[in-house]
Amino acid sequence: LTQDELKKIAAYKAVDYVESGMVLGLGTGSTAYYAVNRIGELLKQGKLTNIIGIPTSKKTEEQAISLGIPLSDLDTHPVLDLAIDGADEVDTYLNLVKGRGGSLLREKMVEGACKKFVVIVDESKMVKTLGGSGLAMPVEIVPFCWNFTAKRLERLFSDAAGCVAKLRVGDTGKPFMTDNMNYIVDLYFKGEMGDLKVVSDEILRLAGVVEHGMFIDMATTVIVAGECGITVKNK
Ligand code: DER
Repeated sequence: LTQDELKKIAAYKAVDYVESGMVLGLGTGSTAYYAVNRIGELLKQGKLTNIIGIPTSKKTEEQAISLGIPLSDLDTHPVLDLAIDGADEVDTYLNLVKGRGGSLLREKMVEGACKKFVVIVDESKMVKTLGGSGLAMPVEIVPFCWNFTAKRLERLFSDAAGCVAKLRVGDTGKPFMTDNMNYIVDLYFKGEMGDLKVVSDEILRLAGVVEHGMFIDMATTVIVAGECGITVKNK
C-alpha cells in the first residue's frame, strides 16, 4: 500500500465517527483532504445530513465550498462536536507536531474547541519523542523583527538540544505567509526538545510568538493506517 492509500484508509475510518447534525472541525493537509472529500461524498449521497463545517485553513474552506459542505465559524459555533485532522508527528502519549502545512494557528483554535479530536495518520508519523525526527517544529510569529524572535527561540534551548531556527520561505523565495498574515519559523533539533509543557510555555511567553505546532493533550483518538491494518489509539 502506498503512503497515499494509507492516508485515505485512515481518513475514511475517521469519517465513521461523524454523525448527522454534527458541527465539524475540518483539518488541513493531504490526509485531512481525504476526510473532507469523504464527508462531501456522504452529504451528496444523503448518508449524512445537517453537517456544519468549520475549516482550519483557507485551503480547506475552498475544498469544502467545492464539495457543497455548509460552513460556519468559531464565532457562531464556539464549541464543536468533532474535528478530524492529520499530524506531522505523533508520540506515545498522543501529543502531536502539526503545522508543516502552515495552518497550525487556526487548527489549534478549531481543534481546541472540539469535544473530540480525531487525528489521522499513516504509520510513518509515529515517533518516540516529538522533534526527534529532525523534522521541523513550526512556530507562527509576527513578521516584525522576525530574526530577533528567531534568535530568542533558538536561545530557549540548551546546546544539547541543538536547536536551529529557520524562517520558512515560500516558492517565490519570499517569507511564507500564513492565512493570518504571519511568518513561520521552523525549529530543528539535533537532540531532545525536553519537557514539552515547559518548552511550550517558554515559547509562548516570547512577545512576537503567536503559536507553536506542539498539540499537547489535545488528541482524543489517533487512527494509524499501516501495512498491517488500522490501529485506533484512544487517550
Ligand atoms: O500542517 C498541518 O498541520 C497538517 O495537518 C499536517 O500536520 C499533516 O499534513 P499531512 O496530512 O499532509 O501529512
